[in-house]
This record gives sequence, structure tokens and C-alpha cells, in this order.
Amino acid sequence: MKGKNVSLLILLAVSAIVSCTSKQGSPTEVLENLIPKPVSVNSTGEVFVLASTSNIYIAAENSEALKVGQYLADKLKPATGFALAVTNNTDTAAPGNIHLSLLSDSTLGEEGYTLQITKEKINLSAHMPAGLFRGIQTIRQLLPAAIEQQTVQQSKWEIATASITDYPTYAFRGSMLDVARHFFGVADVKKYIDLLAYYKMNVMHLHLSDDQGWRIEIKSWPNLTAHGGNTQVGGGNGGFYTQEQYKDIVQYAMDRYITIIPEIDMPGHTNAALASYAELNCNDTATQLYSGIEVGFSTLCTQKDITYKFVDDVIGELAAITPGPYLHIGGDESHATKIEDYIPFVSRVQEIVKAHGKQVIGWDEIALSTMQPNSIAQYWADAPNSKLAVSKGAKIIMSPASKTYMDMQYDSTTRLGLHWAAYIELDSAYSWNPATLVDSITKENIVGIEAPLWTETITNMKHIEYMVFPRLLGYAEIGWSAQEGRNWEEYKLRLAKQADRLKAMQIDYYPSALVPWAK
Ligand code: NGO
Repeated sequence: MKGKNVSLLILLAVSAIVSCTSKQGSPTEVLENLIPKPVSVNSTGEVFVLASTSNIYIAAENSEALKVGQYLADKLKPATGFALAVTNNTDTAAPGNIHLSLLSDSTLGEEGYTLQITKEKINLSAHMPAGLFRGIQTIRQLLPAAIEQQTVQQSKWEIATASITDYPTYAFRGSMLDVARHFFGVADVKKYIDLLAYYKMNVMHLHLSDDQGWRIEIKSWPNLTAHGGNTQVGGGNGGFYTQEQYKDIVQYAMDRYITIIPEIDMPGHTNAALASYAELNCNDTATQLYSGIEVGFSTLCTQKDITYKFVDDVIGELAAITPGPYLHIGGDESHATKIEDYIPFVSRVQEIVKAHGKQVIGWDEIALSTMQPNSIAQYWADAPNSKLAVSKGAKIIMSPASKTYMDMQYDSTTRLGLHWAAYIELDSAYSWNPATLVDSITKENIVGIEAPLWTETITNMKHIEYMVFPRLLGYAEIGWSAQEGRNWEEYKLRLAKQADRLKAMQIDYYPSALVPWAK
């Protein structure tokens, strides 16, 4: 109680100071509009106004920077109705413009940026184009929430002036979508990618195969999709991405500085493949397609040569259409594979991935195998496995099920989802530190965090939105923002302010009672 009173007093004092320096009716608060929280923000108490005469100027001929500028113009257009010109012309005389520049400042890293917002102009600088891209998300969040509407809005497009320096804590900040248990088409995946981009995340992991469905065209094994793509949990039609569609998703993500990580789960979670090709089974008999949700009954026949030919073909085709460095090989819950078969199989698959020029990621069980020097283990449930991976020199992606699984229900009344790992309310999702969650796994061992959405109970985009939002914002902040500056009591106020944006984007989010949403 005492502690609460003190923080209330501090809050009141801070808002008193803020309101003294504010101009009546104009935005002054910068920080409260931003998730993830930047490294440093100095508000300067004035206002920049975006107008129909504003332009976006790119300093220097750089086609990537031009593309980022165009992305910003495209995002600002629907609600403002302004056709902002994006040009290399750096005539800086006129006020009201946005300037993007690349400068040699390696302290900002690949994704860092600085923003100088004065009443005359906005200067966004970065060391790399990815930093410009992250920076324009900050500009979007500083504009009124109506900026996210898709039709022209009557609003003053004002931004509070400030100087901001910002860069991420972790290099890897992602989410996974399980498109195997239920299939989601290209448009849904693109929408998901857009939302990751808005909160400065940079990885999207696609869980492309499981017992219930095979979702990516493999030209040398066409029955995987022709047969194995035909169903999903509950027995619906399923579906799959052609390689052209997959490439389209990859490009869409790349344009947003997001890396796609494709996952082929093996040797377990493989019923869809086993149903499509009899020769992958030890008894040479194809299984039936499966639409239930129990796990742990399927395994590739690890003794057969054809299995490794299959893996090599699949990994080879996937590597050829995946520009990102990673290939995910699953490896979880292979309860139907004897451990003496599992270990050599997973070790050999890592060599195959390496031969195709990619880096392995696998669920934490792969720690039991011989790890390639740069293989990454994804901690989801088993701390000893993850520590074993670290002892073998591997890095860790933190996806603890009890904190980051977005298929976990918020509480016992949530209409979708599971709760085998935990109920995950927004405070629980936010209030943990990847670098101290598992003893002896520290920040140096961790590449970053990933929040998976498994889809046994999720059948459409509205369901996705409800389970992902607003937890995803917390994961974005855990990955991006400094641990020392994070606490739930302060975060929940910023989260409350995001509601208008989520509404403007027509996202069906969970309105947790823990958050003081505006009336
Ligand atoms: C587990 C399992 C998945 C389930 C998920 C449901 C991992 C890595 N394997 O996580 O197959 O879909 O739980 O929460």
C-alpha cells in the first residue's frame, strides 16, 4: 500500500511537470505513446505538424532508404489523404518535412535510429536501412491513433517534439504462427507480418508441417501437399503455400526487415508426410490423415536411407527459397522415436541443413544430439535440455511456454486456447526477464525471444488477433527495451494508450481488466 502511494505521488508529480510545460490542446507526451519503450526520449514541449504540403526527403541515393520512405508515405496516406512525395531532393528550406538519412554511426547497430523532432521538421537517422524502418514505426506511433484508419480522418496531424535515441536489447525478436494445425492463407500471414513490423519485431517463424498438415509445396515430393495438405484439426480442407506464394511472403517480410524462419518438424509430428508417402514408414504402409490434437504418435523411419533423401530434398528446396540464415527442424516431442534413433537422426539432419548453407534452430530437445557449432536451441519447456544446449556452445531463443505461448488462455474464462502450461494474463506475459528465467542461462547465451501461436483451437484471423493482442506488445517490449526500464505498472499505462490504435487497425484484442483502458 505504502509503495503504491509513493508511486502515485511520483506519477502525479511527473504529470504536473508535464502539464506545466505543455501547450493547451497539443500533444506533449512522447513516451506514453510508444511500445516498445525507446532507450532515451527527451521531450521538448513543442509540436510538429504534418500537412498536405509535407514531403519525405531521403538524403543520399539509397534505394532501400527510398523504399522505407515510400512505406511511410503509404502508411500515412489513407487517414490523412496527403500524397506525400518521397524524393532524393534534399532542399531543406521548407518547414513541415520528414528527412531520412543514413549515417555512419555503428553505435546504433543494424536496427537503431535517432529521431530529432522539432517544430520545423523531423530528422530520422540510422546506420542501416533497417534502423530507418524501425524509426518510422515510432513516427507512426507518435501521430494520433486515427492515423491507422483506412479512410480520410478529420484530425490535426501533430507530433510532440522530442529527441529520441533507440536500439534493441536483443537482436532476435519474433513470433511463430502454426499454419499446420489450421491453415492460414497468404493475406492472413501478411497481416500478421504488418503487425509484427509495427512493434519493431524482426522474425516470423512459420510452423509449416505437423501431424495434421503439410503446408509448403515441395516439387520433388508433390504428394506432401497434394495429399498431406488436405486436412487440418477438426477435419477442414487445410491448404498449403505454393513455392511462389512462400516467396511472396518472404519478400513481403523482407520489405519490413523481418526474417522468415521455415520449420519442418521432424522426426515426430510427421503424420502428414507419413500419410503421403508409404516409404517413409518403417512398415512401408502409409498412415491415415489425422485431424485430432493428440501428439507424440508419429515418427519418420530413422533407419531408412530414403528418409535422409527425403530430408535432403525438402531442406534443399526450402533453403533455395529462404534468404534468411535459419532453418527450423522441430525435434520436439518425438515420443514415438527411440532415443537411440532420435540422437543420430537429429545430428544428421543438422549436417544436411549445414550442407545447404543454413543455420539450425530446433526445439530444446535437439540439445540431446550432436549440436553444430552455430545451432540454436529454442527453450520452450525443458530447462535441463536448454542448459545442456548452452554447455554444448549453443545459443538459446527464449520461448518459455508458461510465459510466451500465445495459445495459452488468459484465464479460465477465455473462450479459445489451451492451458496446459499456464494461464497467461498480460502482467504475467510481460513481467519476466529472459536473462534470469533459467538459472545459468544469461543474456550472453540468449539471441532473443519468440512468442509462438499454436493453432489447435484457432481457426481464423479474428481468433489469432484475440490471442495475440495485446500480449504481443509485451513480448516486443521485452525483446527491444532495456530490462532496467521495464515494469508492469508503468507499461500498463502505455498499453492502455495503444487501444485506440488497435481499434483503428480493427484488431480484436483481449480487453484485460488489469489495464486502465481509457473510457
Ligand atoms: C507444444 C508442442 C506443440 C503444441 C503446443 C501447444 C511444442 C514445441 N510442441 O510446444 O505441438 O501445439 O505445445 O501449446
